[in-house]
Amino acid sequence: LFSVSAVAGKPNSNTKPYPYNNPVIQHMYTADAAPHVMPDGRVWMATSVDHEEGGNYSTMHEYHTFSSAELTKWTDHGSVLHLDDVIEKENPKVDDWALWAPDLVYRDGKYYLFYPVHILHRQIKNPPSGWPVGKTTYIAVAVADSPDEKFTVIQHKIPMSEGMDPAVFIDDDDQVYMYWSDQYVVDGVVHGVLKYARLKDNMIELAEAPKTLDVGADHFMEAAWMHKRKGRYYFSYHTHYQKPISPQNPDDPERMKSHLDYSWGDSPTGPLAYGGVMNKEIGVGVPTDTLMPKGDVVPWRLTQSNHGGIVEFHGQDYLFYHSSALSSWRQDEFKGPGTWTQRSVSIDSLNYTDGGRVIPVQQTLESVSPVTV
Ligand code: FUB
Repeated sequence: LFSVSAVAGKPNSNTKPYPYNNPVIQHMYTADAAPHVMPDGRVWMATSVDHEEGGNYSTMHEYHTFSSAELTKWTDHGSVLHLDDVIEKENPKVDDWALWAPDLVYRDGKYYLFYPVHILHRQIKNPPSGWPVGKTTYIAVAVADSPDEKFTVIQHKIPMSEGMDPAVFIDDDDQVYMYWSDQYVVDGVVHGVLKYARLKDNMIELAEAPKTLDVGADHFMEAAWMHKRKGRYYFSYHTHYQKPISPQNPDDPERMKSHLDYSWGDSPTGPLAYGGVMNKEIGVGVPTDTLMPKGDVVPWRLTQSNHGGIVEFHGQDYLFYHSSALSSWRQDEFKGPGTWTQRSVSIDSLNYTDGGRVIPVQQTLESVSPVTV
């Protein structure tokens, strides 16, 4: 995530009922969905929570879980972890603490919530080159017997887990991997590095020193997610292209662009080859991608940062992502982009070519058909 300013929530002035099925959660703002089929046969997702009014990325303070038997009707199981449950606030007056994109996995009778703790160091005014964006992020773990209960922190910081957006992938051989993003800034440009490590059976420690994984392209940013289909490993992520600001052209629309991409390979530890775009319709408010021709801007599809999660449910893959559709509707009925920190989780089907390539997902307002079994 490349900016924590310029994101304050706009008031929601339109009180008309939202008339569509996507986003799937409409009574609150949600982001960063991590969907999994759990032992009860339902799809469960943990999400970050965005603010109803005001607030920004550095004041995201809790997670909710939701579940569904058929993907269109979702039950909100409430707040399962709050910042107050999480940290020893060492210096609350000068630092902003936030909870960013989580993952929720089931293992041996327990549910593990992996979450990144983000600390924005307000006292660092001009971070030196190489400093991690004036912030500290690391990954922690909370546990519960059921995904609708309050989680209890069992690991305040996984040693060697500097970074954010943990994605925990359990392979068919039962090996557990965690992927995450480590970020640093050079000359005002944020870079993401994909890290991964095997987890120990206790689920709260790395079993090895973190390694770097190359996605075969130079624009990995965050939002790690691994899924497997027909023996192939698909690693998806939020991309980010950013050039330093040019004094001659400070508003260069090509300066920043971003979307969800994927890379793929035959092993969860790589090598990975760049696969292509998974969901193209995000950006920083400008139509910069050749896949999204100029003029073809659909404001409600834009967010500052997308974040995907993929689940197979009864033989079909689904992409969970977030957009600003709900906040765009509530502000001005889709006439402009919604608020970057009032995001909402949507779901669309994820399909493949005969050769196994991902067909880029078009965001819709209609959601998917209910899954009937
Ligand atoms: O929601 C906070 C941050 O924004 C997440 O950690 C990133 O993936 C982006 O979605």
